[in-house]
Amino acid sequence: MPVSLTLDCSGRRLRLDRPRIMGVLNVTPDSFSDGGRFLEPEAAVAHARAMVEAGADIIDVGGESTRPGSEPVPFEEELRRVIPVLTALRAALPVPLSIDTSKPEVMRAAVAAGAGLINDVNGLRAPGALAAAADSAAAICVMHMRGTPRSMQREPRYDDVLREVCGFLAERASALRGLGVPADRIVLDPGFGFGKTLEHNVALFRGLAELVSLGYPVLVGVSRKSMLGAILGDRPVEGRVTASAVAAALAAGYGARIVRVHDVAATADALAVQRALGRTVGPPTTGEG
Ligand code: 9MG
Repeated sequence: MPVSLTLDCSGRRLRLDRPRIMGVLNVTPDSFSDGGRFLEPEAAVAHARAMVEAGADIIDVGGESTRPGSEPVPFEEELRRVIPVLTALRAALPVPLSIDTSKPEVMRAAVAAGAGLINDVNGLRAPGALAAAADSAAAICVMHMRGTPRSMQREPRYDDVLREVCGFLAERASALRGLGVPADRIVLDPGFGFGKTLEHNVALFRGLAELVSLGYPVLVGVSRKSMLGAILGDRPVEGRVTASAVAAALAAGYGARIVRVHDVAATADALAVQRALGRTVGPPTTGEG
């Protein structure tokens, strides 16, 4: 099935004719690599602005950590963290904003505050999440996760990780289509590190072309993650910038259309080199390019 070349983010069209960069903005006290740094709207806007100047095409705002072992926060607290930041970002920046949440209450309020993309690591499995996302006009990134952030890394097991992840995401996409969501509002994400061992992550990464062949744009998030630390011999998070940029370029070569990253400038360079020198696999594309 052809992949749409644009993503409809509440009426604003993001071109996907080349891989796009989603910059991470964690408004949390406890995220794994930047927790506590951008809690105030002024600090959040300054960081987001720097990411846009470095080449970010989307800013992903999250008010609840999803790192392994993290505890959920009540939706009221999540709203308190993200809504002032989204409101300030909307006034300050020209790029689409994304809300990283699994809660329908937060999805609705964030879209009303200007988010054009809903990024749900829980794959719209929470009661009411599928309807909240479908009823909005926002683009929706559906991610695969086994379990919850609290439990997901407790001995994850699959018979065939690529088949199971693709099957789950295909089913979620069909559920959205059944509720009237057009293909150009849907993005799929295999969820690297979410209930997966290094072996599972490697199998998924090398099999990205199969996920791309489902016909929806694919988002890849491996930035600074422990799978890269493990590949580099238990390298701590501060030493994973180069590996993150290389992995983003490799993902683009396998057909990913959006990469979610912390280190935007390094990623922009890596993607430029990939575009100039690399090959991209994937299905035919359609739509305005
Ligand atoms: C919030 N978040 C953390 N990691 C992520 C990933 O890999 N993909 C998406 N969509 N969101 C993520």
